[in-house]
Amino acid sequence: MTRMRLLLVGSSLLASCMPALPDVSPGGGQAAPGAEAPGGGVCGGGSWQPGWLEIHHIDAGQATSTLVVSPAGRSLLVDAGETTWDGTEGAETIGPYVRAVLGCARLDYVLATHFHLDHVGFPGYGGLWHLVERQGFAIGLLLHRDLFRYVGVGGATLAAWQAYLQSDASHVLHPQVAVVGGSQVDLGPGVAFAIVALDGAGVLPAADLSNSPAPPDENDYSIAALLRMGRLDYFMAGDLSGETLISEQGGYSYHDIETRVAPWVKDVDVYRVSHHGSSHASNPTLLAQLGPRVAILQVGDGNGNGHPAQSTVDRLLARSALYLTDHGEATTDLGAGRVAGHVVLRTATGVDYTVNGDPFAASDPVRVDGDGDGYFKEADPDDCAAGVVPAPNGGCDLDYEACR
Ligand SMILES: [Ca+2]
Ligand SMILES: [Ca+2]
Repeated sequence: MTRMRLLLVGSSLLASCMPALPDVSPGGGQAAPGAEAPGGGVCGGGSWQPGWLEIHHIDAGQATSTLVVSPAGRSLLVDAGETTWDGTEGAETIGPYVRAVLGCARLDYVLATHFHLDHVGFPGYGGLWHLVERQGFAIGLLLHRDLFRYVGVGGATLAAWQAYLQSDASHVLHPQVAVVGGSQVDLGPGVAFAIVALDGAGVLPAADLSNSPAPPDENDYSIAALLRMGRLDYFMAGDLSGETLISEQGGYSYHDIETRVAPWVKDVDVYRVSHHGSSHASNPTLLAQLGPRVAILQVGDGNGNGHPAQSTVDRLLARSALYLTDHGEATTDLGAGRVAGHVVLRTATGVDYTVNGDPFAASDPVRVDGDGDGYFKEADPDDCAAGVVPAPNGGCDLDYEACR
């Protein structure tokens, strides 16, 4: 099959590429306010102050990890990765950091956005495994994508996690397959947390595609989630892909999941930049839809992947204040972006918030969706025709997507 056929683009087929909209109303189906969190709630004695929402973007090199602590003291760690498969530097940075904030080694929730080394580490060596087995962390509930039913490239890290999660040894993690909606994570009063999409967001089939010539990258299957407190809307999506691209050499492909997810996300104040600022993520449609005031980018120096890409940094800077944990790719001009090490967002009200001490105000601006198709006019090529929606960036992949 030729690349040309794989990348066929046409407005007649684009609308049929749109999956049906799931119900992702923030907080819908949440546990009753005040219910005990799986990990036991507040530890006390750390730097976190009761009544404050804190989101810590931990500077652990290219190894991504973000700690959320709610006003009630409930904790959620999103990813805990490593730079190398047998390394422990990520976990040895993340673990002490989390202990210093919480005052204990107990996490109510862990969310693994997808099974790449730099987000979860390698079982038996580092990452999440190291936190539990070497540092004594207790985890109330581990939410992860369905890595048994949705398999793209595969790879050693994914295979190791499949084996680990099927073994008795993983029971200490209390793993559970994530589902769309807000039923699995209860961060206490005032904060809603909802999973928006996962496992390819309905674009990719439930299948093991690892033996095909150019299977979907693991990034395509990332979990995307929204957090809301007051007017503050925060979006994170792991390494979710925003471009359809078939590798010329074969072996992998990316798919534009971002454009399909955009109508479920709406307006946000803060965006945790997907895929370390890769050119394959944060596409123009998604950014036009989100309109983030602040973008926070977790990246490591010397990553060898060109992260962050100049094109992505430019798109982010056009609308957002940009904070990075590291500079990353040395040739990328970060402009007004700030290399800040750990990047910490704090708010007690859900209106006024700070990022590393810089003040911002959250808002719920009036956004126009004239044709009711879920895309705001800024992201919609024709906001008067519901049948005309943004084309997948790079086209629709006839091999794996329902493009008819
Ligand atoms: Ca808002
Ligand atoms: Ca629209």
